[in-house]
Amino acid sequence: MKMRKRDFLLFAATCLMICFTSFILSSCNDDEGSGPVPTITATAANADANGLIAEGEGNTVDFIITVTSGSELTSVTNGTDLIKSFTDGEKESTFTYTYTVAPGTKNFTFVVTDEKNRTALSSLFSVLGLANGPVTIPNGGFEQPVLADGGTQDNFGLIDGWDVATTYPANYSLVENPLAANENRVTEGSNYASLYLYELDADQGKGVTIFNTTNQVIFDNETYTLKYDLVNLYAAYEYTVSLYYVDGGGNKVELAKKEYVDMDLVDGHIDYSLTYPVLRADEEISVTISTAAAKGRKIGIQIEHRSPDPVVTDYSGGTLGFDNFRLEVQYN
Ligand SMILES: [Ca+2]
Repeated sequence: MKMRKRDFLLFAATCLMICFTSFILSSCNDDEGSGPVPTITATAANADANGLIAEGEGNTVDFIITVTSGSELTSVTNGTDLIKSFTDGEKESTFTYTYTVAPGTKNFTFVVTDEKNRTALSSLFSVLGLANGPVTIPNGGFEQPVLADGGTQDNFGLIDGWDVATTYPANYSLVENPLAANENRVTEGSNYASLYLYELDADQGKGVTIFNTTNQVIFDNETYTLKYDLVNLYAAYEYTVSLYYVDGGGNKVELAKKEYVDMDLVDGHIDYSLTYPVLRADEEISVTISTAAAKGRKIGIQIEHRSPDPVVTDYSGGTLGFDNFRLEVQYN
């Protein structure tokens, strides 16, 4: 049957449209298949094999990001955050993205996109931001146990957060809630710690030592500042407050200390004319950790009240009160 002219034209137009459509699809497919697809690599110092980075609040993490594509680059994003946009037709770029660390965990998976809306993803990084500020000292104000007015609790081995390292006969330590007449020896809450020494020849240079290991794990290049209130209740001679870390063998290793020697000594005699108690508020110890062995270890506080060695004329013992231990960390 002979095709009519009108039908022929319709047939020809249809063939032309099919061919044209095929040409467009073919062109698109050719474009997608011919050019290199996007690539992205990201690195960061201090990232471990799992991409974990622990840094202190306010510090920075520099990500080095390299991206390429066969087509012009459009942007690099992390979630909804725009990390970088490209406007000069670049097909490759290496740049640094700096993140200022905030407390908490922040995840990064960098995504590069090109003009054809093709994407590639970097590996995952998790930045653990360590917060500056107060560190909990368990029972740092000696408010446990709760005591009645005038009540006491001896044996620091039985007191929350604290333990006792050494005591000698006639020397002792206790937590006390003083009677109202003696409230000036408490600077926080209701209780304070009292460390009493009594002169015995055998106790020269010895005394009472109590300590408190916190749950704070020492990190890299950080500064700890300890504050406390001290009350010289009567004729105290020598004491040390120190910060330490606990090593792998369970031993306390000193990091820093504040020490008073001869604190009430005048011309070789204890000055009993002083009006006690004498308050020294906000005593302070600060240390920046530079000891590699301390990293990953727990930090603690130790108080030692010692008798004179050799014995001091007229020394017949002394009593120190402590309260309100406060510890802060600053990541450098
Ligand atoms: Ca207290």
